[in-house]
Amino acid sequence: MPSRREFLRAGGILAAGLFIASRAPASSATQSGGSIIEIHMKSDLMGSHVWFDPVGLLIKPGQTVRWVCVENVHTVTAYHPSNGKHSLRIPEKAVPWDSGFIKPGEKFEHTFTEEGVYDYFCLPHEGAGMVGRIIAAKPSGPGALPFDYYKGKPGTEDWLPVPSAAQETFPSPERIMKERIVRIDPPK
Ligand SMILES: [Cu+2]
Repeated sequence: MPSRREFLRAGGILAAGLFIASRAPASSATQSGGSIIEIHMKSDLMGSHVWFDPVGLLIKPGQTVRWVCVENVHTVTAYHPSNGKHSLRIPEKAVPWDSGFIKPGEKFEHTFTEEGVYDYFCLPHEGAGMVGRIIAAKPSGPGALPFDYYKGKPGTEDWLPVPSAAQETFPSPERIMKERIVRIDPPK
């Protein structure tokens, strides 16, 4: 196993959690252009608590985020009507993504090119509140609007509402802009 330092040098990988652990300014995780930031997909043994770690992240346009499945089976799926009629909560010009199922040890990457808020969910665990929010540079776009912003607009009648547990999980755009990395406390 290479040391973490060698790993960083080789791949330019930033593990967001380590920046929190070391209490280094979170901005250092967002100031390195093309580097990859990791989000871990976690679960307790029973699968009753499931979450993205970190749940909120501020990045720069052009950055790539890598999700790594640690426990349980998850997806990383953008809030977009093309993903099972979920409501649009990524920038209008952004390309929606859906990772499909990711097992422990597997990874998925996505590069964020447009500025704005990107909300995403885990398909099997959305109702349990397993969602995450990434902001590329600015807290703009549909993801910055209230969860029911589209109500009454033609063509959105069949969009699925964001479940209440998911709504409660999203850190506010203001908090992500301020803290840059937002984490959920693991279950006690
Ligand atoms: Cu999940």
